[in-house]
Amino acid sequence: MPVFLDTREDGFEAGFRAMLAAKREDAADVGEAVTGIIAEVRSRGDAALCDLTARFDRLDLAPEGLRFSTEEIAAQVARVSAEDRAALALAAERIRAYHARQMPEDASWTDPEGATLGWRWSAVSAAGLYVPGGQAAYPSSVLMNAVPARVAGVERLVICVPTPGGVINPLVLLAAQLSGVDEIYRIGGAQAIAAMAYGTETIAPVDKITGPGNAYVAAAKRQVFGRVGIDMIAGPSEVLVIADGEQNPDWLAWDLLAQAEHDADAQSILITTDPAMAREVALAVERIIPTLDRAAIAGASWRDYGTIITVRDLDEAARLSDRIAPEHLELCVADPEALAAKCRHAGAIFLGAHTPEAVGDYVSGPNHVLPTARSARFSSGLSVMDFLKRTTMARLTPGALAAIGPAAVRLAASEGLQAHGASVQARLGTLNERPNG
Ligand code: HSO
Ligand code: ZN
Repeated sequence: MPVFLDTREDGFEAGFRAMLAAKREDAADVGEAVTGIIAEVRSRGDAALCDLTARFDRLDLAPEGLRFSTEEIAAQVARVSAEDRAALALAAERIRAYHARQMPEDASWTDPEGATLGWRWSAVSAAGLYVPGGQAAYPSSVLMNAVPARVAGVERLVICVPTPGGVINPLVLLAAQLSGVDEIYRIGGAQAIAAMAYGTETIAPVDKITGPGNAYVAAAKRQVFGRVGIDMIAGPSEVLVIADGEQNPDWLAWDLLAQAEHDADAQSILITTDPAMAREVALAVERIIPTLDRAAIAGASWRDYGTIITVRDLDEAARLSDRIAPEHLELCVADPEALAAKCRHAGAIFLGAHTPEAVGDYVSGPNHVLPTARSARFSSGLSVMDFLKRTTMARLTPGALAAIGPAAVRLAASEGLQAHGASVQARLGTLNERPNG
């Protein structure tokens, strides 16, 4: 049974807090196993990758076979239907256009003292994208990771994807091709993360690793962080739908289930101002679940984490939304802009009844790699910024140094750093003067 809450009832606050505190992910502690795998890849390189791929993916490869050849990619991609290709190409283009607008500007100005200051953005040289295998191999996620990297100007883009038993989803390869990926390797798990972070004979190391993965992949990303940059470690997906009484309950039910079918640990929440809407959506969800291909997953998610909250008004809905800080926030109300203005903490907001969250998973343009587990309070979805870094710039004229240098000398003396002060004083021609003397 999902949880039903009503802000007008006693006990609401306790119920709401319990929902917020519920731990949905029981990540297996695989840290030690992962440390071993990383050490093995570091010491034995390709040989370790081949051994581990035989063990975990039942696939015997020679080092030459680790990388997909151009011919193999072309043969797989040729199997994709024209319709699927067109849909994926539309998605790629819309995601590209959206992310192109995120490119930040460099800045440079001269202040009144004569210091020319600013910053400059530049892309990381090489990025590695992890793509999970099997059921979770989402071509859309390949686009969401690879396209922003390309837009940012990353020169070398690498994908690692496990191919258990040698099986690959051709759409994953097409998505890689459409987004301009340079190298694709058939390796997965912690060994893939280790290979991208440290390099082997055939795989040159990258500077940043992004992409979702299982507990082993997440642990490996944590362990190689520092050697390379990583994106966020995403938890199970969530959606919060806020609806007034004028919505189609079936549409809302589908939206809740679109999230629930991802994962038994996913969470779907409805907040509505209309008690009748709450009841109708609940009935529609129960009616639809048995008809889904993934009924077991969606049913478990809805049973364990599904929540329906009835509120007095939309202001109250907005306040609760900010406490939840959802990954996805759908505003199915008459004036979604007005409500969006009151909601601060959300990874992505979908405005109005004709913007189901699923369009954001694929084709609207914004990224679908978003902060989960309330981390939207302090972080954002994947963007071109994740593949860029900022270098600060400063150039002083002699006059500028004369104006601000003495303060530096003073601060250097207070920190007991003599050469620091002298490097400034030498230029000011006051090397023998003591700041206090
Ligand atoms: N909703 C997921 C992304 C996704 N959905 C991929 C379908 N494919 C997390 O934002
Ligand atoms: Zn989705």
